[in-house]
Amino acid sequence: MRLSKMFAALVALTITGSMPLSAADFARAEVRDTDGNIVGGVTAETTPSGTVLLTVSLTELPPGIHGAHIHETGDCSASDFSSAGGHVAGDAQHGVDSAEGPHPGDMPNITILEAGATQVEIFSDQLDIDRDILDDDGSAFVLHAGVDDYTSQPSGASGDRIACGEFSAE
Ligand SMILES: [Cu+2]
Ligand SMILES: [Zn+2]
Repeated sequence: MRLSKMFAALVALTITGSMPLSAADFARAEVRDTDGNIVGGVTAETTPSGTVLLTVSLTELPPGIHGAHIHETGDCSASDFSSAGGHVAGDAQHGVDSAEGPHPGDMPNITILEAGATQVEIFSDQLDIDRDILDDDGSAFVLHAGVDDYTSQPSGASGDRIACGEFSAE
């Protein structure tokens, strides 16, 4: 009797342990520049197809072409945003121009127009919100000063980090 109870408890443990408590299908990040000003936001949502749709809205940033990535740690506290760590990398190399690339966290360069603003929508079949964006240490959207060359390791040589946003479920 005692043994079968233990067995039942073990089975229950195994079943709950193998299922995520709740599959997150939405995440949002408020983006700030290095002076702490809010300069936009990013949302990520899992669409019915499973593809993740990212929507990036930015304003009051320097016009030009900027590298953009999802970085592996949801921490924009360092003044240079180094606290956000490297890219969400999986087992891949950086960049679409790498044969072993791209990282799940790699995104196309984002062009900020003369008025300092942009809005872009991006599809990703590599990102998973639970695994990559809202995992234990979170993740962050990072915009860089320069262009991602899509090939330099480990991050595309896109220069300083000029804006950062920590993802959360709300
Ligand atoms: Cu980056
Ligand atoms: Zn990368």
